[in-house]
Amino acid sequence: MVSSLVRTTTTATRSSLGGKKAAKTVKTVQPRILGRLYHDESFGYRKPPAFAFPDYTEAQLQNRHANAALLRYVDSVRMHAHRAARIDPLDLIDRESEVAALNPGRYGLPVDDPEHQFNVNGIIWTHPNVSEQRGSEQELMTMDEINRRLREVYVGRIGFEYMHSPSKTERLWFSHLLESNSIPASAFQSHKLRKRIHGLLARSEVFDNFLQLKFPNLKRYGLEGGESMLPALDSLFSAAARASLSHIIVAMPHRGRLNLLTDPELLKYDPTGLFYKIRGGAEWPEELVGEIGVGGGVEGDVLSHLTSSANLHYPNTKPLKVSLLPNPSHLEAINAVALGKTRAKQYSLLRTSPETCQLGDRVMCIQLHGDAAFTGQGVVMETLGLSGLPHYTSGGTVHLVVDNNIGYTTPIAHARSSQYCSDVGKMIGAPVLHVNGDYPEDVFRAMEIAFKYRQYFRKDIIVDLLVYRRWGHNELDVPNFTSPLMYEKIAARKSVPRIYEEKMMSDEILTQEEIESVRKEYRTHLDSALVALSGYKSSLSDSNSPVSSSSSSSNSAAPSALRMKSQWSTIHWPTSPSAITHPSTGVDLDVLRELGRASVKVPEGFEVHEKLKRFVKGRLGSLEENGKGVDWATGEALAFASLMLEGNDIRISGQDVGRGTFSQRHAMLVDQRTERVVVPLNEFLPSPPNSNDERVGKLELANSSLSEMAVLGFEYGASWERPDLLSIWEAQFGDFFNGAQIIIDTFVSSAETKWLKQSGIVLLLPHGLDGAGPEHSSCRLERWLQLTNDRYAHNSSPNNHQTINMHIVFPTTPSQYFHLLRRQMKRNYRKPLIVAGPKALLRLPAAASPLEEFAQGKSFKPVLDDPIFEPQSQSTKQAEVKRVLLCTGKIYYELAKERKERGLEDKVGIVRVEEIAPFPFVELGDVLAKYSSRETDKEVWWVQEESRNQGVWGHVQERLRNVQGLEAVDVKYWGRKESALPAPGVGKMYKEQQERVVKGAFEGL
Ligand SMILES: Cc1ncc(C[n+]2csc(CCOP(=O)(O)OP(=O)(O)O)c2C)c(N)n1
Repeated sequence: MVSSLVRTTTTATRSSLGGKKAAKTVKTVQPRILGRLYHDESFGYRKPPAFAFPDYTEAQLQNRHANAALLRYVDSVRMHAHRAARIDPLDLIDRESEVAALNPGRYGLPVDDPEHQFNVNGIIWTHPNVSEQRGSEQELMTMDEINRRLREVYVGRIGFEYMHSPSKTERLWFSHLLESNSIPASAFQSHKLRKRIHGLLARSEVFDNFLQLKFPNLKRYGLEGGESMLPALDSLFSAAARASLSHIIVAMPHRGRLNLLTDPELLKYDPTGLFYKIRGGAEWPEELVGEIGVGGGVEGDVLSHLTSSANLHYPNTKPLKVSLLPNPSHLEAINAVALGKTRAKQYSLLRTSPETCQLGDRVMCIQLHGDAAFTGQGVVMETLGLSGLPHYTSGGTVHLVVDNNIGYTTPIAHARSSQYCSDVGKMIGAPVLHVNGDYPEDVFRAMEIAFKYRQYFRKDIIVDLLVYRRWGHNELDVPNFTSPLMYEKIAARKSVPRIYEEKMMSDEILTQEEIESVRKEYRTHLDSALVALSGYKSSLSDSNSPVSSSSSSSNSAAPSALRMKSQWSTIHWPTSPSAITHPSTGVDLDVLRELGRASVKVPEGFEVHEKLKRFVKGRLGSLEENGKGVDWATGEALAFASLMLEGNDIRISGQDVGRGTFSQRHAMLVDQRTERVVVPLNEFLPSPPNSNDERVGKLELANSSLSEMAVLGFEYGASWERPDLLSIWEAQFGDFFNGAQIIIDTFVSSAETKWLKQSGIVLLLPHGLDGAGPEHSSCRLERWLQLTNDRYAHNSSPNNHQTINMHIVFPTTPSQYFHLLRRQMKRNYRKPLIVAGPKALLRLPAAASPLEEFAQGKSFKPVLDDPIFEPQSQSTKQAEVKRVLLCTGKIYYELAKERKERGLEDKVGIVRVEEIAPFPFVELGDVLAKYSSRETDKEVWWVQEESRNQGVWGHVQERLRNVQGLEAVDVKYWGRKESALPAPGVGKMYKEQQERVVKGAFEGL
């Protein structure tokens, strides 16, 4: 019985698993098993209670039978009325002049008899209270009344699409909500609300006019024509605040971003800071900005990507924190990042109130989109696809498409093959509300309905806000070049704020003077903000970026004076002197043995697959004294477990990660009779000694959909939110990361430099040529290396570990991998870590690590010297070798084998560069000194299995010349020739090439 193999206690401390206190006794393992499906209860998230909508009563069903023609008609209206609804301000959507489905005469109904009464009970909802309607026998209406009611509901300024939902409950919920008038339009007509709406619209227009006047050459992507976006968001924010949400994460593109940012009732960005940025100033304190003309340090981003967080205060609610995330130019790329951050934030909040909090209770993601981007970008579909998955859902996103019927110069007829830009949402059955942006009160109402749906069902919903774009794509464009008729229409229109003001005056809510005073007041506010520009200095505010403790008052605040906020408060800025780059990562061996055993323990009666029993046995054996060495998966499990014991959560995300693509990980085990899942590390880790205030972390094995871009983006977003989470994304094979290239370029490799955002994300990218063909062979190290800002020469100040944008490593032993994972969390700052992961080494006996390599005092080594020259007593031999082969990755083992077969151990040394970026100038120089590599009769070769134009050679070639001792050495390249492919597809060819590389490295000796 597998479970009987583990019955132990451990000796460990919580704070440091290898520290002085390591001998303290901790509590006995407390199995918390199980009786649940792993996927059903994802990490403390309780699902919302299923919303039950009562079915029709017998009487209602009978009436539906009796009035089948009426039923068909009503359902047709529900289904097709959006095609007739007055949703399009410019009337540009290509639609039939008459929607035949809305004609009751076509359903055999007696339309000519005005007196005829129909029993509509069970067909149309007439009562806000469902049970009242269920209780009544008859609800009588004439055809006229029916038509009036249906038209009021469905053919107004909001078009509803919900009948495509596969859920009967949702369809019933929607039809009841609308037809019973549960959220009536009249609710959005209070004077107070209308004045608030007016303020938002008027300020937006004043702001756009102000920028146009003061900065006429600026591309500001103004909101003119789409001003209703602001009341739409205000509606959503206030509904969220009323529902006691505490945080909103907003993802949005360029259009109207500055309007939202600077509005004093919304995101409250200091307009002086904005003007400073427009004038070419930095959005960060000057001391952080890279050297001019040289680069490095913080280099910032453009105006239209600025960000802010603000606390909003709505009446009788707690403050609502709204955070607008930074955004790259690549449209829609932010979506999944925002979702990952939302879920991670909810998880953090939930930890403090698990009893009361359910998925999406506290945090909501809002995503804004342009119509062209929403339709065209594939990541939209990928991200929507995550919305309902157990490890990716975040409780429902409200999508707001600012739909101006044009993308740059592309009109809708060329932008999409679907009727609406929102049709992609139907893929997940999301309801869609199309609303006319000329009518801000309807917009307000639509958002309220959308939020209500999200709250009930915790699912995504789309609001398609139909507006127009008064100017070109930006204000310097001439839209008439390509859309003269559209722009003729637009030019003839009064602005949305002005139309609303006319209505406010005719309804006697505001006078002309009051209107002008609202506008004047804001203009004055902006004027004085512009005046304040002289003497202005940027400051910092975001939680994941540093905050200058001396505020923005002085240029002398060195990065060392920077601190982080909220959940990042224990994290330092990477270049500060307090940054710890080389923490101790080794762990007490007894603790490790216990953790290793826990990693394969299962509950009594749990039936593990027959083959996996060997896997379990092998792991347990490898942990024993004189075991055969620890394999890759065990090294990883030990890293996870030890980090968890220190309180860190771990999340590994990607396709089939629980088992592992190569059937190596098996971090989740499945009962062969019941399909019950157990994640042993979540169940059998020992409790930390002081369990009152400290917790053991959790391992979330997030088996994902078959997406790279959205899934990596999601994980990356989680890493922004939680520095205490080891957040890992694993590609099935290394080259599949290229589907996520946008996330890598615009977030992973550049966020710290653009936005001062740290991330400790780890990417695991299986790499290595093993005959698998052009794909499945390479994680394209050359591309990763090209994306780093790794220095060309050694420069001890500032330390390259602290200034590099991301680490690129290719560990060749499980212990190296173990120390890397632990280093990632034990450092007091965060950097992305890109791991070229092995395939061939996963089970290679030669690659196994003795357990001692994991012990206290051991750490990751950027360069591995040739083990055949250990122990030190043999170092004289080392100086005598004729040729030193430098390499990275698994070819080391092939070279070592060949050398042995040729009996050339005393002539050839093989040195592994395990950390490629930052390039280990010093460590490599130290190792090579042992080989007397500068002597003229020595040869130094760089050997790689990747083609010459690929792999690591391009990166190291120049850097090798800057290694002390190699300055005058002509390092020879040895490997494949240039190729268009990462590896040949013809099996024989692969073999011959590989043999040539391996054997050729020893020729001439
Ligand atoms: C991935 C990507 N492709 C192309 C662009 C260039 N681009 C910027 S805005 C834009 C048009 C966007 O249209 P839409 O989504 O309708 O938003 P709008 O500007 O109309 O508000 C284009 C093509 C981009 N930023 N990102």
